[in-house]
Amino acid sequence: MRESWRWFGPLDKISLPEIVQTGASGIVTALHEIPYGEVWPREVIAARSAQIAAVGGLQWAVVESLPVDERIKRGEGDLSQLFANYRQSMANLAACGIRTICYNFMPLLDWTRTRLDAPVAGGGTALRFDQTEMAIFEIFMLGREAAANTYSSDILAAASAQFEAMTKDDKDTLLASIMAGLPGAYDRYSLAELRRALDLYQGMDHAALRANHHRFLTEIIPTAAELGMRMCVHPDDPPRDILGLPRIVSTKADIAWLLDAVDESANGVTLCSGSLGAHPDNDVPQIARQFAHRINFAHLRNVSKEPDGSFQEAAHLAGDTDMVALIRILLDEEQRRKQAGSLDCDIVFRPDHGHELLSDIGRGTHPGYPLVGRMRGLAELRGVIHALSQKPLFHGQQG
Ligand code: DNO
Repeated sequence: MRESWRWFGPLDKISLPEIVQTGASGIVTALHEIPYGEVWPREVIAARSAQIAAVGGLQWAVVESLPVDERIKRGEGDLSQLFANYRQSMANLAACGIRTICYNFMPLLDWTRTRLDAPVAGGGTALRFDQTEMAIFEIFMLGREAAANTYSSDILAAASAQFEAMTKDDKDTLLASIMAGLPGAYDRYSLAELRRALDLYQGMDHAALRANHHRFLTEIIPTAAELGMRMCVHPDDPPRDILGLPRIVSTKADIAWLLDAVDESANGVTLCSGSLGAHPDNDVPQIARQFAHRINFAHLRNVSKEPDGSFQEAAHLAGDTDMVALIRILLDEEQRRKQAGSLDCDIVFRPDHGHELLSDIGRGTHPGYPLVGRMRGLAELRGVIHALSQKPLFHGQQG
């Protein structure tokens, strides 16, 4: 498996020379400065790629994300120019030797948490999604009345009591935490702007969003196949509808639908163990086994789920997903590809998120993307990969 590291570009507080010291060699990044829907020019891609390659043998391995414009997700109006732009960006990336693209089809919001600094036993902080805080946000702050039907009476009672005790600062922090997941884009919504943005999705249900995703695949995958590129959809995070917006990449059945919709190897998936792992019905190693041949990229992290639907990001080898079992499946898939004669059988992965630990605290890195916490995660994952990749010492003599 190939170790990679997410870097948010020149504005990232973590520098490329620091990344070299983590031991990762692949860089996962995007041209975050280019507005959604516009073409990524070849010269700009080439310049960023050269900037990366100039440091300690790093290489731009994966694009995360080539964002899908909201108008495509909403299926709004004449989309031909947007699809053409997307394909042009793909061609420009391929011309620079970058062939793996991670994207998502989550309406409006990307990953969503209610708290960015939940304390971790022993010190440090983690990202957390708390059902009560989410209820406070959507019912009492955003004023989405229909949301009340989606929570238990216990959560509603706790939310109402907690909301009464919140100061203005507490409310601002909750809004900022929920907005923090908008990927790489530096604009954030106020409550009023969020209400307006949600209005644009009025009436959109799962079937309509699926139809729009299908159309996107039909427009994009043939180009990907021609260019020898791999598209990898990122699962929903959290894997459930949010703020009344439908989500369609949350479960095993969703992934099966998506991969069958355009049954080409270029139409693949990002196996994000943390996103999928937050759904109580998802058995992540089992999902990985079922779709192994279409996993083009992996995000490895873990979550601990709670009975009320809340969850908190755990250390990479702790939490609810059996990371060793999952890595074994990915290693087996690499072997299968090798035996099938593939020249490019490494699965690129990155340690996804990490706790803020030690000197991470106060450094102001992207939420979920600190240096020490992710480096700890990477080191733990590397240890598992290394151990599982060894030939058994006493082969055939066990038992
Ligand atoms: C969160 C990330 C996501 C991911 C996008 C891919 O930390 O995994 O923001 O980059 O959903 O499009």
